[in-house]
Amino acid sequence: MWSGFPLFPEQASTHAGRVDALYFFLIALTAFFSLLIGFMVIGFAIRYRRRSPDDRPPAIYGSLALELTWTIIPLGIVAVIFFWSADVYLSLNRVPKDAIEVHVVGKRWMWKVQHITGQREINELHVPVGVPVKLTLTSEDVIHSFFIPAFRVKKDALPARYTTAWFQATKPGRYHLFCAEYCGTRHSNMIGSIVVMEPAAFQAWLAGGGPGVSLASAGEKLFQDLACVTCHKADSGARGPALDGLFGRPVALADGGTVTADETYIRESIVAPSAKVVAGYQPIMPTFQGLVSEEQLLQLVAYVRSLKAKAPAAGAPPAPPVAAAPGARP
Ligand code: HEC
Ligand SMILES: [Cu+2]
Repeated sequence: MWSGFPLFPEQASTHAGRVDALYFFLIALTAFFSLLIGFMVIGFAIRYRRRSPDDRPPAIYGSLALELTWTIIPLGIVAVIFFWSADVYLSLNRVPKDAIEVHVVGKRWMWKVQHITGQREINELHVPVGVPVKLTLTSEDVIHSFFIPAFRVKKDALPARYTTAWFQATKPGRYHLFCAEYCGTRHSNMIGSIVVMEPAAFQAWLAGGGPGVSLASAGEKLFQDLACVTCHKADSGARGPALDGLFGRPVALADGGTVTADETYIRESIVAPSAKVVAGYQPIMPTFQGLVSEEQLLQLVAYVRSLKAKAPAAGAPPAPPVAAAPGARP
């Protein structure tokens, strides 16, 4: 209904309609009560004005009916706002399982994008229409924010941490991309575009970049080049834990705690290995802070994610790390 109205960006994702409906509801509610209160202030001021100096109103000793009304009606209204916005919030944050993955690194003052298949772009992101796309965001320096108004998607990109967002574009076209977190002198130039293509055109675009090296194979090469492999070979003599099947499983730590091996944990294990030391191992892993860029870290993380468990009994509970070595049979 508002699509032609220049104040509102185009609706081009599955989120857009839901976010807007909530937004318009809040605007309408606020306008209704502002007008109601405004007219009552004026109306009562006129109706109950003092007409003579000895005009005294009768004393009031409270009204249960009135108090119940002004408690129950607002409670109902805020409950509607709460459940409605919680529902929208969850749908914005629950990434569908079949989403294709895109990795984004913010850097003063540009957006660097890597597709899982290895294609890279700067200040542009090509995606297919009608397919959920998951973004994994991080920053090489300060806080940035990845904002696509037409999709109603905005997510901060934080240094040393991964955040995620997702969207499903509904129409082909080119849409604005902004940085929505003031990040320095050229913040306002930190702009780009999202190019939404028909799936076939998107496949052609992907292929057009030549036979790209996938993110995970780029990570595998780094794993060799940086000599990670010398400590992380999956045999009993290895000085570091085998990384097969690590992603997504709980890891017992030397300090007695447990952590789930997600992207952030794997990244931290590489740049700050002593922050969380795996139980049963010495903290001998050197830090790779400063030796690998955020993009390379994403490649290493993608590689570690791609290492599936080799253990014979799939789904078996994680064995204690020291005893895990016999699992390395071919
Ligand atoms: C000098 C040997 C050594 C090198 C080189 C090394 N690591 Fe490690 N790594 C270890 C040890 C020992 C641990 C376990 C103790 C700890 O958590 O610090 C470990 C832990 C890890 C973990 C956490 C494993 C788990 O089970 O939770 C990851 C991920 C990891 N290393 C990745 C890498 C990557 C990627 C590289 C190369 C960039 C690398 N390592 C290079 C020795 C090494
Ligand atoms: Cu920025």
